[in-house]
Amino acid sequence: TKKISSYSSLQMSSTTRGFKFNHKRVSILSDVQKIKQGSQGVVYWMSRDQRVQDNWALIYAQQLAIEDKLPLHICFCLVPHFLDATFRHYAFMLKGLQEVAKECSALEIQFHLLHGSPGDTLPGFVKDWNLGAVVTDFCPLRETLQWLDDVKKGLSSDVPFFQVDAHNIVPCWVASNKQEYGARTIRGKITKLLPEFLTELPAVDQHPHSSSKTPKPIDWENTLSSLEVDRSVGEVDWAQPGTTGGFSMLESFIDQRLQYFATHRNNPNVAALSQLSPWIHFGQISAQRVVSLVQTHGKNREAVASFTEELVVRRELADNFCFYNKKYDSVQGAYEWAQKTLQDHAGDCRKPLYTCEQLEQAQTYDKLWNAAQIQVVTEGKMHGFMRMYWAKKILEWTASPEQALSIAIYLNDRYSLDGCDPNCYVGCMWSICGIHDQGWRERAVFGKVRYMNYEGCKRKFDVGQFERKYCSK
Ligand code: FO1
Repeated sequence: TKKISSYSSLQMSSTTRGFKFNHKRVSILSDVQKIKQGSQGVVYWMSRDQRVQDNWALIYAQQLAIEDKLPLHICFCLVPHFLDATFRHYAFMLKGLQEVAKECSALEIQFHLLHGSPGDTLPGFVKDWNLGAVVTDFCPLRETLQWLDDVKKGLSSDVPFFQVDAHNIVPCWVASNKQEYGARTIRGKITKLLPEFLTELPAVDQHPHSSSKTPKPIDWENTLSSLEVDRSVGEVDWAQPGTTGGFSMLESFIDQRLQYFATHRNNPNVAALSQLSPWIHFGQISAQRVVSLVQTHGKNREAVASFTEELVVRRELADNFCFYNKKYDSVQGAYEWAQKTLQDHAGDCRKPLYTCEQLEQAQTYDKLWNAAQIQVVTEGKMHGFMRMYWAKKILEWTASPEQALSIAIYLNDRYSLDGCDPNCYVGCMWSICGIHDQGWRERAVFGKVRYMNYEGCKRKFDVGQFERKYCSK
């Protein structure tokens, strides 16, 4: 990571002190805006963006704290269960948080790990530590929006509560105020706003006001071993958790794989993808930093452009969909044409039909599909092209689109390190319900939803090579 880390420290030459923060990144969730008088600190309630540097929410919290000469705290609420996440995800997350805590201690920022739901733990913590403002990050999923509501209800009315979109380059509410039809309709809006938002990220540096009280020490080993989540899905060895691990994956992408991105990204036998989604999902690395480093160091113009399209336009489109469509993970969230066509074909014969267990155990007649399923179970990732094929086949092999969608989401959230993310819901909705896509020639089961088949894959890449890699395991 030498080259990249030295570059990032160069870029982070300015500090949050005196830095002009773009307030369009902030949404005010409380009636009050001024830090509570006589309080003893500002807290960033970290949730989606689990990193210290390159984090607009922490940058904002540090600025608030410095203005009032107050100590700065970060707090993370560890919930006992989250959707279908397993030990694989929790271990990745906690190891990343351990790195966050270490960085905090070098910067005079107090890091706290609270056990329990944010609504139950955060307001009491804010009261006990007499904190004068709460800053949090942004996530459009209904579970996390519920946390936000619960915290809002629990906070005292004189404590301001701010939300900063630290995940998207263009804040979700600025990019568009409505559900966009597709990449075509959001691309221009985002591109136009990039000069305003793809800006320098100032460094969060040593906090000048230290706290007289210190946080409760964290026993990370014990936290990991006492998790109540499903342990049958274990850790994977290719992905080193945490920001440092994310940066080394980024470096190898820029040096070795980016050059093939434009031409080979749909070939699962070629190492052409960034593989950064686990780190981006948990916010261990910032998409904005990734884009700016890829744009600065990437040598192949076409590859840089197509990667930027994926990482910026497509990813931010996923947040747009989940934020403005409350039914983002249900067939009822699809366009009318898609719902109608799927309904028209609800009675079509599906053969074979597989159960969720058969799919989970990769027991289909289709070796290519099985290979993709084995890849996600054993490696916690599935190649981007295979994700589309995989989800479309589930539509073909299950009793209804509703069932297909729920199985695809379940398997994704359970096995893929980047599960439980707007990107995954949108990926499954694209494949099964045609969102952000158009209608195609009508056929059985799929209706007008785009169809993919084995023959098509055979024309694109050596399917046998991919099958042998995973099916022999
Ligand atoms: N966010 C939290 O604030 N606390 C958690 O304990 C937590 C667990 C968790 C487990 C798996 C996973 O994929 C995500 C998890 N998140 C947690 C949420 C995450 O930070 C994101 O906000 C959402 O998953 C959306 O990307």
